[in-house]
Amino acid sequence: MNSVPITLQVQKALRLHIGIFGCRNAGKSSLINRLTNQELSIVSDVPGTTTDPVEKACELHPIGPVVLIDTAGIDDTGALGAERVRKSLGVLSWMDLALLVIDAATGITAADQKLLKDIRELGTPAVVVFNQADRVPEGTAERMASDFSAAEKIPAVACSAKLGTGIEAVRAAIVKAVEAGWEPDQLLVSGLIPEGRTAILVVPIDFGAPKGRLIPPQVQSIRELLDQKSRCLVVLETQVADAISELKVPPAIVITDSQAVKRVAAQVPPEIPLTTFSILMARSKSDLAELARGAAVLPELKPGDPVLICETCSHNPQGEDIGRVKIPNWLAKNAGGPMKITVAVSKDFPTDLRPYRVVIQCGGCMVTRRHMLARLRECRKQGIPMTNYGIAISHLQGVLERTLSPFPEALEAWRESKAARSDAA
Ligand SMILES: Nc1nc2c(ncn2[C@@H]2O[C@H](COP(=O)(O)OP(=O)(O)OP(=O)(O)O)[C@@H](O)[C@H]2O)c(=O)[nH]1
Ligand code: SF4
Ligand SMILES: [Mg+2]
Repeated sequence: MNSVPITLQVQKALRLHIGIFGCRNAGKSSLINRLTNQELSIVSDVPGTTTDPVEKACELHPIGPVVLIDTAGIDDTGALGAERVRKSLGVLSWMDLALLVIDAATGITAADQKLLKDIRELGTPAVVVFNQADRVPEGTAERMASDFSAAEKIPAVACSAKLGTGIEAVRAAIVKAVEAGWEPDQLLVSGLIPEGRTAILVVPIDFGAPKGRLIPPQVQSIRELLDQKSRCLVVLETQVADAISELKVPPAIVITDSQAVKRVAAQVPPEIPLTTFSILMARSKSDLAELARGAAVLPELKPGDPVLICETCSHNPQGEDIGRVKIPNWLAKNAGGPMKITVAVSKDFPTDLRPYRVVIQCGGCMVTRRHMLARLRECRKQGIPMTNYGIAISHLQGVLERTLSPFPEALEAWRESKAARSDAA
């Protein structure tokens, strides 16, 4: 977890992400501009105008704040074109909703069919838009849309992004698809402590802490605890023992920054549940049990083993950066020598994971749950274990059983996976 302060960017992670896909010149960028009533995207009759995924945070009436992602045409050709297509398809894997824009005058292409297949496989809610209705005889695009939706069971509408006709139907279809299929991020602390009890949150104010601010999981935890009428006591790592002893009723849980977990664990009596913000993030953004299962490979790592460390947002690495310095150092200490570390910083997940023994993923506070689940799915597909920063740090500090204990399913997954690996060895 890096110390990126809570900003509009963070709220962006909690917004609905809508990807606009389709062939070159289908009118994807024109549709974005119509939907938002702004000139957000460059429109031109030169095929391939949009070359990279471009995110625009905006208000989409009546849904509210969303992020629209304009993408490059899925029918692009040549080596560069193929790379653009790969990027567009990569974006699809973590979208909350996909809009497939089809030029009604051209009809459905092989590239559209391939995208529809991917949409089905991923289970992404989708709306198909037959655009450029003004370029075909009246009623044709509408008929194409209703035939398509009857045959494919995917909502479809017709419009002309150029003239602005049918845009309300596109909007209504988006709203309907969102209502039916959006999977929002899970809450961080929900279900962890009963109403009215106290949670102690441990927030080290060290070199890595942002000036004058708290980081997103800390802010979110405070807000959720207050929402559920629980109390929270926010303390420094040096104040944990005193805070516990001053409470009349012991805290229902202690939640600490991962990097202080060993020092905090030493101050918290074993009967008081303890976990970390990063583990809560793993639960909220991904599948905690599967990430715990993935961690079972960590005790087997040997010096020189290839390890992929993934971060989903760029930030200015600081001296003691967690992904570049601390985790590699702890891994080296545990294994008796340094690993071969690769750090990938991008929303775009590396395609070939097979060279690595394990993927250690950041908390993903800047991206959606769907995004993190897409990464986990890709690791599963390629047979590479994935874990996350919080789980890895707890393991490397020797306290993972303790920090997973509030989550019995994840604890069981970690134990089972470790046992299965040692049986197989
Ligand atoms: N007649 C008509 N032209 C349209 C319509 N929508 C878009 N266009 C035109 O089609 C061309 C391509 O539009 P864009 O919005 O740039 O298409 P795009 O899908 O973003 O294209 P790439 O970024 O190149 O993949 C432009 O000249 C638009 O003015 C429409 O509904 N009717
Ligand atoms: S998205 Fe990942 S790298 Fe970026 S601040 Fe959140 S945890 Fe750190
Ligand atoms: Mg475009």
